[in-house]
Amino acid sequence: MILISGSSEREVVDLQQGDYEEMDQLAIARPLCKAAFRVLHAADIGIGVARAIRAALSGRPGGVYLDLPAKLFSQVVEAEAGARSLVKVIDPAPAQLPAPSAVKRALDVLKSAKRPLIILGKGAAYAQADEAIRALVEKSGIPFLQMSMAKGLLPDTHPQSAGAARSTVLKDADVVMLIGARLNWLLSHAKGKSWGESGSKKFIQIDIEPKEMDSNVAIVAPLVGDIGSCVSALLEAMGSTWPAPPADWMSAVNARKEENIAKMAPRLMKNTAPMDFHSALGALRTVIKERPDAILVNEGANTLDLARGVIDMYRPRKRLDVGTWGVMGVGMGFAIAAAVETGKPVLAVEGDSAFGFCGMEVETVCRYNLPVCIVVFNNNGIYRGTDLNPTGGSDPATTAFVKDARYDKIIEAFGGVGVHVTTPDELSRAVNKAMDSGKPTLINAVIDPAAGSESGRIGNLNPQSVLRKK
Ligand SMILES: Cc1ncc(C[n+]2csc(CCOP(=O)(O)OP(=O)(O)O)c2C)c(N)n1
Ligand SMILES: [Mg+2]
Repeated sequence: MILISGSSEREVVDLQQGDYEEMDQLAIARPLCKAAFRVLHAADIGIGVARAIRAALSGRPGGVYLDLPAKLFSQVVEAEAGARSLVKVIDPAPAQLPAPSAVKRALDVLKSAKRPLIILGKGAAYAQADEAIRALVEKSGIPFLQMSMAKGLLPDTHPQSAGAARSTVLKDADVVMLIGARLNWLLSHAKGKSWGESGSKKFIQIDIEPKEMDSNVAIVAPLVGDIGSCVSALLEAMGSTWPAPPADWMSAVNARKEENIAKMAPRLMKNTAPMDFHSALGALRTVIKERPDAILVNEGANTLDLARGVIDMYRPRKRLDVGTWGVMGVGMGFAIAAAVETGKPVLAVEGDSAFGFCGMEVETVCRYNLPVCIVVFNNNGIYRGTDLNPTGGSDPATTAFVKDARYDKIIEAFGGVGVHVTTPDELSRAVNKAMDSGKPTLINAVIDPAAGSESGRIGNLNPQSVLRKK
């Protein structure tokens, strides 16, 4: 993404003389973006834009800020000179081929594995090398996990998908090949109980950013290059006789998968009021199964973590969520952008707190008549709606919201369709109707306020009292 912004006059800002909206925007943007540039002369606009495009797209993609001070807008250049100053950016995201020795090293490690695992990250989805990635995964026969925004790169229902046996494969694998996935907090930094015994794994990592290697644990086989080139090189070097993973590993993974899927099934099918997260998500999972081209936007805590596990994705780059930053408030912006960019229907599954960070954008959704269906998982609060003020004072708990709020009324103020539902059947009917009609819709889905847990599924990151631990 390139953010282009006007800014106050340099002279006034730099002397801090108090301009209208005075702010040193370039300085603020610089530590937060991949690159930040300022254009002072009209003749440099072409170069400035070219630099922004290259910075945003080449290597690991990232956000770029382009600062245009007010004075620039009044400058003039001869039309012909202006046209000549523009730059056609040739090959902004050039292929970066991996070294053949690195390819061989990675395959040697992979071949030695008794319990191999592949983890696909959103870098793999961004790379748009879908066919090559699928071919690599299938040729290897190795079970795979897809990180949240990689979901759908291969269908979550693929026979090699180990999504339903996530804890088992993370704990028991001996060789893990990361494709465009980082070993950051989303993967517990490859440390701790969820990764089994310390030192029990070897990592192969494919990434376009050389500095990513060894970021958290040692990488025995780094493979640096763009994902498409790396995956193609691996495929070619694997030849036509790549051995299948050991049968005992595959049957252990499949057994755990089947067990977990069977355990989960009745929870997803319960059709009672009040809904809990699972029964409501069970309904939405069917909606996406029947509409695999729809875009799914997702934010919240329980609403996010549980939807990630329950709602299968079937196509690449159809799931947009809070990602690595875990920041609430991205939902409506994502939904609007996705609807405008793709013209496809969007289903935005929002925790009630998450929705509060960006909810006013329903006005934009209605103004542009966008095919966005927002489902607010209304559990009366952040994580749960049943918390009490721990001080015993008369104020409500900081995590509890107004009880039984009617979010559906908000969209009605702007001419959209509001629906209030209390059962999975009602939810499913309302979503299908919204997706068929393409009308801006907000569904207030009543969720049992006691159903969620604190911080959703990342309660392990909450600070623990040293006293309580004892
Ligand atoms: C900008 C921002 N502020 C605060 C947080 C902390 N936070 C994480 S999840 C969450 C909201 C969770 O509540 P809700 O969306 O209602 O989800 P629920 O668990 O109730 O389904 C908050 C405030 C954040 N991630 N980002
Ligand atoms: Mg909530």
